[in-house]
Amino acid sequence: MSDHSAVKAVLRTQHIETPSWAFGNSGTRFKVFAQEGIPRDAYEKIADAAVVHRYTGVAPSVAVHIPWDTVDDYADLAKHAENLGVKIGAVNPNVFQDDDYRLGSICNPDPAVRRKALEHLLDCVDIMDATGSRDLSIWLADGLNYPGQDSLADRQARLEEALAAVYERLGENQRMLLEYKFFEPAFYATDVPDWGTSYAHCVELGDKAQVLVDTGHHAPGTNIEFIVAFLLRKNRLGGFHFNSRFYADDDLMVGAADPYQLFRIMVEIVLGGGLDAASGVAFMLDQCHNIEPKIPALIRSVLNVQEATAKALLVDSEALRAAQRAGDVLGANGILVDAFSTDVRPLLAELREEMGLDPDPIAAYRRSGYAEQIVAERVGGTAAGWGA
Ligand code: RM4
Ligand code: MN
Ligand code: MN
Repeated sequence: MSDHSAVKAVLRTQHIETPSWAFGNSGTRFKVFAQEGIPRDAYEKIADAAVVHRYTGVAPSVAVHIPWDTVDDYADLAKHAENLGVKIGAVNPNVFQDDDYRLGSICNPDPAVRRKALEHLLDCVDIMDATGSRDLSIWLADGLNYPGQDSLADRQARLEEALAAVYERLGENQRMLLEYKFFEPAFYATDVPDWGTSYAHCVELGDKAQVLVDTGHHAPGTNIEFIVAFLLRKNRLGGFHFNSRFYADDDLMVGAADPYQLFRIMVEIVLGGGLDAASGVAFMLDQCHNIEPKIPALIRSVLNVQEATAKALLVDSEALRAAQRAGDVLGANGILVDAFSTDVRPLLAELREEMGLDPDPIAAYRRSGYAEQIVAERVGGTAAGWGA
């Protein structure tokens, strides 16, 4: 696409969802460094998410994680979000932080634990009903640390059974996104370790089951854009959890480690029609800002996704296809590299001005005084976080 106004028109429609948990304190298993001004509850996390949207204009929803974001009245939480100009996005069940889940959740050898985990997944669908959320984002920590610890095959059967029960419970416009991760916390075998396993379960379940690609959940060197192209072609790409990794599931800011990889992913999205509303691809962030201030880090992350998308939209797809057909290896590659090398910052600044936003969202946030305001206001109570 070489017409800049067409590129800008598409960029206006791309929505990037922030994760509520990224606004809370987080860390590694070694240390959680507490920050000041951290939200104490889901209401305050949503207020921070609304600020990210206010300055970027393209982050109008926030995912919740249950029980981290438990409230008495979910319809009220949804109303609070709406009053601030955002919506509640995906609901993420948490079936990994209870003592009962030592040997897994819905794959656990104990039927009582499996039932408890399933109940939680079903409760999360109730929350979706109350908040109007479309997506149930399932990530399971289930797996084994030692060979022989449990039957790999039986665990697949248990997984299948529980997922089918959740699928049954979904409303007409609700979806289940099944996330995979190759290791951690389990070190020997994970029950949903890769996109193929997720894909096979989704195909068996039905159209409302879709694969969720968390960019940090792959072995080094994995060609993620291939996975994206494959799933998109099969209408099974439910969405992304964007973040960056250098080594394992680092949860760093998307685009920080390898902007060229992010661009290549977005190229497949653009070429495969993944930006069309009908494709249903959800662009979500799943990050932890352990040492940097959270709100500007999330603004930066949203901008990084937007920048990669803008570059992908600039790929001259007609010339690319012609070069591919002609077997012009260097020509085809040059078209991608040209688009990646384009400085899209002026175009994005222009877009923001057209949207009534400050062309420099991070500077505008800094000037706003919000960071100082929350430090002054959020005194007392318990800061949100997983307190490892
Ligand atoms: C997992 C996975 C999930 C996220 C948790 C906190 O590694 O990425 O999506 O909910 O972390
Ligand atoms: Mn994730
Ligand atoms: Mn992760």
